[in-house]
Order: sequence, then structure tokens, then C-alpha cells
Amino acid sequence: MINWNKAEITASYGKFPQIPLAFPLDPVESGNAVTATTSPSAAIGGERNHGTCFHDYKTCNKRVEIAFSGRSNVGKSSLINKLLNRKALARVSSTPGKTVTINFYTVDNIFIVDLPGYGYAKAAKTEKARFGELTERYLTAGRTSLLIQLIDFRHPPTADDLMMLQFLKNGAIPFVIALTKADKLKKKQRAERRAALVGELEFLRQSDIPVIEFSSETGEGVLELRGEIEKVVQNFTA
Ligand SMILES: Nc1nc2c(ncn2[C@@H]2O[C@H](COP(=O)(O)OP(=O)(O)OP(=O)(O)O)[C@@H](O)[C@H]2O)c(=O)[nH]1
Ligand SMILES: [Mg+2]
Repeated sequence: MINWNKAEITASYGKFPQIPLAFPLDPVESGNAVTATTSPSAAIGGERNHGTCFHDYKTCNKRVEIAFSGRSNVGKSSLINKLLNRKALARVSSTPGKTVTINFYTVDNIFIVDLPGYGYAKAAKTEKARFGELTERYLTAGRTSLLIQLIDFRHPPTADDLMMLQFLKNGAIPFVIALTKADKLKKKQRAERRAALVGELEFLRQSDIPVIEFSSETGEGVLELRGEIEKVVQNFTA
């Protein structure tokens, strides 16, 4: 069983080359310090500290990595806070585009990875390109054991959501879907959205991908989500 109440921020990276390929399990024992920072600029210095682990993912990464992906403002940071039983570990804001770095949190033997949200129309072109590169190269690095794909329960998936799901469906990374902001829908509206979603995401008909209704306001779906993560952790062999 995972102790979900003991999470802490481990690292924060704003540019792809800063992300180490792997983290040592125990920075003290191995002599390779993991950058502990909440500032992207401070993280740059941390790159030097990863030693051999920087290039040796398989030997060094003894933790399961669980990533959280979704459009800007869908509720990734809020969901992570709820999952980890914390009020403000991951930064939340009503202004989209809050998470501008890839943020790593540790809890027991797991890395929880908060990704920058995609699809924020007002972001500068250069910022969009930076997010895109950061996220894409992170997701194609083969380090993620499970990805939680967040979709706003109230709306049909966006074009960006569909692109992301296409990538996942092709077997890139095992994934589950979390339908966020469930507290904002009435029972009937939920049933309608669930029915519509099967048409919008055809692959759901033939797959057993879990679709979890979630609210960071009420905590609905937290136990189910933790259960999915615990399954992956149990099957993980470093
Ligand atoms: N009612 C309700 N509001 C939510 C829920 N989850 C998130 N919100 C609100 O939605 C807004 C965005 O939440 P964030 O958690 O910052 O979203 P994000 O996906 O991390 O956004 P970026 O970092 O911009 O990608 C905030 O105002 C949250 O309070 C939820 O389950 N229910
Ligand atoms: Mg965020």
C-alpha cells in the first residue's frame, strides 16, 4: 500500500535538455543529488548533479513514473493535489497556463509528473513550441508506466485531446481517462456526456481502458485513481 500523504516536490524542469533520463532511487546513497527546486531556472544547475544516472535510465530509475496530461485548465494540478492529499503542492490557478514546467513529485516509490497543459490559445507561439517540445519529448522517452489523461467531463474532447488519445491508443503508454470537474454536472448531464463520449471516442467500445469520473472538489474518483496507480506499482519491476 502506498502512503499517499507524504508527497513532496522533487524537481521542476522548463526545458527538455534539463530533464534527466533517470533519477537515482536514493540521492544520498548514490551520491547523485536530485534537484529539489520549484524554480525552473534553478533546475538548470541541477542537471550537472545526476552523474551516470543522467544517461542510464534503466539502471537508475527504480521508481514508477505516473504522468498527468490534459488541456490547460482541465484540472491536472488540482487532481494531483487531491490524489496526494495536499492543498497546494501543485500550483492551481483559474488562469490557464499555470503549469509551465514539468513538475516531479515523489510519494513512496512513485514519481507523479505534472505536465504543462496543452491548447491554451492565448499562450505565445514560442511558449507553445516550448511546451510542445518539452511534453512530446518527455512522453516519447519511454519512462512513463501509466498516463492519466484528463478530459473535462462537461465538454466533448478537444482536437488536441483527440490527438493525444490517438498517440496513446497506438500503444505509446498505458493510460486511463479521468473525466474532471464531475461536481459541475448533474446526474442526467453525466449520463448524457458518458453516452456521447462513446461516440466521440470510438475505441472505448472495444477497450477496457478505465474511464474514471473525478472531482477535486468532492474527492470523487480519488480511490479509483489511486487503485489504478497501485496496480501499476505492484507490477513494476525495476
Ligand atoms: N469545480 C471544480 N473546479 C475544478 C476542478 N478541478 C480543477 N478545478 C478548477 O479549474 C481551474 C484549473 O485547475 P488547475 O488544476 O490549475 O488546471 P491545470 O490542468 O493544472 O491547468 P494548467 O496548469 O494551466 O495546465 C482552477 O480554478 C481549479 O480550481 C474540479 O474537479 N471541480
Ligand atoms: Mg497545472
